[in-house]
Amino acid sequence: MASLTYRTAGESHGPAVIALIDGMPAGLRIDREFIDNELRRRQGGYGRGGRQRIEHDEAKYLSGVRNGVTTGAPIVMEIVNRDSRLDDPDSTPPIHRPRPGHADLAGSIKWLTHDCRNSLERASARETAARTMAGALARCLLREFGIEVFGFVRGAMDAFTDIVPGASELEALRSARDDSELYCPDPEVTEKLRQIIHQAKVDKDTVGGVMEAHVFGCPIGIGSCVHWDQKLDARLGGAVMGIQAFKAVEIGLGRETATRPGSEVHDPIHYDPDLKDTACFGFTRSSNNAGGLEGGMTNGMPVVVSGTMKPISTLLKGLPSVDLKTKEAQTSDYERSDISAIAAASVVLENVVGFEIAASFIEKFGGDSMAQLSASYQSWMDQVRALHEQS
Ligand code: EPS
Repeated sequence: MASLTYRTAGESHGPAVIALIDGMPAGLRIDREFIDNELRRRQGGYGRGGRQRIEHDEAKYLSGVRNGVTTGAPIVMEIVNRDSRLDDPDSTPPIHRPRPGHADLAGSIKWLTHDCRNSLERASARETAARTMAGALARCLLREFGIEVFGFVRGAMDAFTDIVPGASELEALRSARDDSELYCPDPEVTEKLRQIIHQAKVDKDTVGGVMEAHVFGCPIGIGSCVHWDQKLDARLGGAVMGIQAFKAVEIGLGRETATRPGSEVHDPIHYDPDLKDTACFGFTRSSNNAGGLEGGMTNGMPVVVSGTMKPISTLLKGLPSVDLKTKEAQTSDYERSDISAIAAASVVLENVVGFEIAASFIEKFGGDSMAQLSASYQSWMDQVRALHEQS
């Protein structure tokens, strides 16, 4: 039994983007519609550029799946790029005036070239389509255990919603979010964000934002306090910071914990016998400042992860740069791009978070097949309940 891991491959304008997922137990029925819907959502949102009118992202399963069910072998998923033109020098010309904020300058020096094209193509957020499908696949497994992830846009610039998503209203929240062009379940904030992004378009500028993912139904004890790289918050932090253009990640109250005394940060523990058969085993909290994670492990409250995306670094009006060949001051190169991709980034965040939760879940319960994983999960849940019934 391997750990659940994934790798991606593919260039933005190459033939395809691919995800290779290893360690998925056999016997998981894949919800293709759910995965393709996540890919469709990732393509949407107000502020996207022309590329999304060309692409029609859909996952193809090249290995590890038979008749819609995983076999235990490595899974390769592919999305074909319609806008594939990497070998055509006229439509993918060399880039030698690096865009501040993009991988252009560092990539060109790292790979000893004056042409930023290669690093640009791989660094492009097109790759997040592969990460979204890998995460959505992992979420098919989580859903078998009643674990759901909800991602949305919290806000940008001076427009932020103060919505606190709760498990009981998940369906209504999803529907409000899906009605929003900015994937924000708050209609007023959606309208403000739309105006902010519209103005950026007029100004030939770009806009970033804050996205959040809430995970409901995780039993207490996923992750570990034993090693730094087994801590679930460390894994979530790394995965979220790995999303293109993300500059910050926070768990629960995050940075705000530094502005309050301990008595106003740590979440009081209560016991409610009516909840003893749920994922929290009856141990409830009156607040969730920890964002569902203590000591690197889930504590029965929703896991709350927030990520901040910087504004897209390709600006129509350009930015001060230098020609890599002549070293003269020049305006940075322009490539067709988005004004804002915060809606899409909320889908990426949701699925990236889902993948890490699934990986830690499999690490705890193990097994080569879904039957083994379920049996191990059930047996441990029964042992926890038995322990607290005795005492
Ligand atoms: C991106 C540039 C744009 C974005 C792209 C990310 O692509 P293009 O140059 O083809 O218009 O649309 O994102 C996607 C293609 C996607 O599917 O998310 C960049 O430079 O990062």
